[in-house]
Amino acid sequence: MSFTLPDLPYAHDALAEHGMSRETMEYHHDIHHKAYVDNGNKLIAGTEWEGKPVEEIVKGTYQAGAVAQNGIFNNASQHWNHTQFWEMMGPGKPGMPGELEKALTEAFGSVDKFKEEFAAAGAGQFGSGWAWLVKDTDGSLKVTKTENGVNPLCFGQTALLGCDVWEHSYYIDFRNKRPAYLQNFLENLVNWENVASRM
Ligand code: MN3
Repeated sequence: MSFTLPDLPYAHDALAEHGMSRETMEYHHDIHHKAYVDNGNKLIAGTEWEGKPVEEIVKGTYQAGAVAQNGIFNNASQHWNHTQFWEMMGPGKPGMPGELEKALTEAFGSVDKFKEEFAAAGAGQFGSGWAWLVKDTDGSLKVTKTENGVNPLCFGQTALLGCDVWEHSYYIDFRNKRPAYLQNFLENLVNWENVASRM
């Protein structure tokens, strides 16, 4: 088995009325995500990683402090990250299930405080990376941020929500305004039912 580009779980223009345009999706899914898939497949061909599940490749090739030189890790992790990212969003502004609202309130004080912390993590990530809501190894919910393609799998955590803060994710629709992109993501784009299903 090698990497395969998954179809978007909705039409390319399904999120356009909520701030993520068809043009962004065409570049982000059809070009950027596809490049991670294609480059990853080239790099794992003939190695011990060929045919392994992407999660196993991500965990097995992560080396703290050496991410920039690690082509297999970078492409495998970004393939996994984007596959989750498409599923974590949805059209129609799905409501937040009660169990998730309760868990976020217990962990962060309120849903609004969780959103503030998540948006601050994304805005505060210097350069490319991701903001995450994770379930940590002790079962607690935490907000984290990671550089480049690093993701919660690297630390044994479960990813409940992730937001891509690479410029290619927001520059067409929000130009340099990453905080506005994050705000819109949290208010209009997150599929909270998908987030709850990951708990
Ligand atoms: Mn991206």
